[in-house]
Amino acid sequence: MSLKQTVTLLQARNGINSVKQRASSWWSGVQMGPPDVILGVTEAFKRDTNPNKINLGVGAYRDDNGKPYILPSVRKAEEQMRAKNLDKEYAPISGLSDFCKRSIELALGEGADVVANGLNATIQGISGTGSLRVGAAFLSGFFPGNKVVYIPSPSWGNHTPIFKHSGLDVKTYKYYDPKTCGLDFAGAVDDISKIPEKSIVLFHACAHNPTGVDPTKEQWAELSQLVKNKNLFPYFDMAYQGFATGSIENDAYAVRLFIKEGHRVALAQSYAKNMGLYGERAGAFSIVGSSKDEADRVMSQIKILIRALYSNPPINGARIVSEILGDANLKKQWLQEVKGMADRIISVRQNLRDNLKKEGSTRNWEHITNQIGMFCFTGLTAPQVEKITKDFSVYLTKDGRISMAGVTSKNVGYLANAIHAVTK
Ligand code: PGU
Repeated sequence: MSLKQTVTLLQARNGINSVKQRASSWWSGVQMGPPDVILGVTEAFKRDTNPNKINLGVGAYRDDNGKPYILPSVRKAEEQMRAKNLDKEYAPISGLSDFCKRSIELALGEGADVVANGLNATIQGISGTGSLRVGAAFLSGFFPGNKVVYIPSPSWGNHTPIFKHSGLDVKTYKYYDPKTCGLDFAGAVDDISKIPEKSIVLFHACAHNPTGVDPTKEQWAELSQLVKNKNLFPYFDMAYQGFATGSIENDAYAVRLFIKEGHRVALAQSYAKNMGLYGERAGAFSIVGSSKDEADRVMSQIKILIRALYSNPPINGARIVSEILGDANLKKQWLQEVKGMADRIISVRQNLRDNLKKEGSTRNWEHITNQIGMFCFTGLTAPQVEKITKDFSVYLTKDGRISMAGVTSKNVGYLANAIHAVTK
């Protein structure tokens, strides 16, 4: 008897020949889920064989050759880390403490009172998503008011699932006006004024995703007052600090203003975009409390949640961040590189507008340059998105959002031609 026959015989005797049948009986009730609205676009892009294809789906920075960009400051930090021959021990449950301190200081400014007085409970999270999720878990368990998060409409596609998955209810407030492709500030104020007291309200700290539309400084001041009057709890998602204007300070304006005005906030940070550490999953979550004692108690509960979720975070990305932020020269270099990325996006916006004009488009494309950050909310309708993908292999999310980072001086002409073709 051959080996194969023997194995088959033994399997049959032990009833293992019906593996397929049995497995299917466990999961036969599982329905096929839809592809992810953002990451699914990349999957479709990869399957396309058109050499002119463009991926404007995911918000990941590309250089002007359309290639992923590893920041030279990150490379340098990695070299410095190699020379230190670091171990691979577990991080503490709350992550690397130096990383946490530098992260909250990056957000609030060096020497911020909150940090000096120990009012912040800051943990290292798994990039922006994981940080938001830990924050949501904490709010779900301990928020003393309505366990409802009000998010802008529209918002990043993962906000609703993140909060719902944590057991919080999700509702929306008006944010975007399709008629102007700009902020519906009156609508936002109106809706936020109607939110029941002691609810949670989520703000994008800068470079709102997907619209690229941010409140002005005056509007932030009004929102801060409104949130205070209504006794709402502000949760900031800051995934693009530095990416909107090229300045870390400018982009943290809203968060710092709220803190200055006495708000006790929650804050999620990500280094995916501003350090290009996408796959390293480096981020942070903070609660700013009223006293050090309160912050310590909050921290103890967040640690208990993390322990059950993933025990402790990955070390490599956080070490890179610490290395950069802890080295004055490297930090200076990094700040220039962030600005370089922001500037390229700003210039490519103008370039796209110019090219649309050159194509003969008579539509008003002002919003392309008015909007800010990684994305442009083009105003393309769902059928237009479908057509541009089918006819031109230009990939974007169904809501008409394009990642400006995927536009280069080489593909901008092709893109303008395609956009004009589906919108004329
Ligand atoms: N918050 C906002 C507003 C975001 O846009 C993103 C990323 C995150 C949080 C989370 O980023 P992390 O990578 O977990 O740090 N949004 C991008 C990236 C793709 C995605 O959806 O995760 C996007 O294209 O919208």
